[in-house]
Amino acid sequence: MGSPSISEEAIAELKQLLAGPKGVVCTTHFNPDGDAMGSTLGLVQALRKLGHDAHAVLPNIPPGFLQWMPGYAQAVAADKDIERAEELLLASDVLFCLDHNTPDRVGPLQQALERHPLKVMVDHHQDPSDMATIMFSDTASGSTAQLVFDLLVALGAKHVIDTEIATCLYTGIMTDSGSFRFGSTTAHTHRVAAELLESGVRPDQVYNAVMDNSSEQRLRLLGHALSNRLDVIPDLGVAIMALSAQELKDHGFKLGDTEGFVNYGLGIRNIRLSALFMEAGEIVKISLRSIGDLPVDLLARTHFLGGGHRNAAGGRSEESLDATIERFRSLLPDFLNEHGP
Ligand SMILES: [Mn+2]
Repeated sequence: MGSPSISEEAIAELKQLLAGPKGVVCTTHFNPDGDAMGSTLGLVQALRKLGHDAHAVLPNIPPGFLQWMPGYAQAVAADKDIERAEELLLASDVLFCLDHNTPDRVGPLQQALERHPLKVMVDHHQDPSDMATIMFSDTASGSTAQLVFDLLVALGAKHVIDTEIATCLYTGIMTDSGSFRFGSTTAHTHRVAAELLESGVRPDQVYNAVMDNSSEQRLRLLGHALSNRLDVIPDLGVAIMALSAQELKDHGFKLGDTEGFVNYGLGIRNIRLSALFMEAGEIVKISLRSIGDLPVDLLARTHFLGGGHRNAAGGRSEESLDATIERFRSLLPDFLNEHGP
């Protein structure tokens, strides 16, 4: 059960590269999500079982709802220990770049990553840069964790997938597929998930650990956002949610607390585009979700210094919260005319 997207040539190169024991670092994008963590921790543990000296180096500490993941305790986070993170990264023979495809996604690790001579990209985002020597880039794959599974199969290393590795990969697949409901979910996704269950994954425990892990304050922040800060534009089929720095502070905001908020807008009948704007330091962070063919990645890339996938993208703005939302609203009619049904 391979993936059609994995090139024979790249696999042959990787096989040769990993033929003897290597020092390996796996890294991922800033503010790692479930897929970033799952693909990174899963691959590190698999490479260790294959005899390599593998380490996970994260740009920063993930939100609390991902810290239970197998292998996280051994990961090094650059925001906590930049020297150790850079040292590990630069001392490695091979650097795997997971769930990102440009060097500017790794925050404080960017310089070290750019200096590393031998990078392997494993990713599913649009428009990969040429930063890596060996590329596994598949925009059709619902998650990087699913690609890591395919990669292990292609390497003839499926047998190393134990319960811990399977749990990491399953977490990535589950989170990036919105619990197996996004359009990127395929028969192959379910086949991979089935294999991971056979390796001992407990889906109830993973779901519970990731999804039912809100603080009381997070749930109240969601309540506030839905009651007071959700603007629905029925004529356009758009829902806009906005949160100021003060509102976040008032609700004891912690990193990751607004994860998933943007999806609620799509829960309203006939809404096909949902946006979340939130103040974060000097910038406004923007999350976009859509249904069907509406390419929110294009909107993010063209107007908000971002990118992502067709139905899930993000960006940022250096204007004020209100000015950003105003500009977003002014773009909507043309965007929806051009791309909407
Ligand atoms: Mn991903």
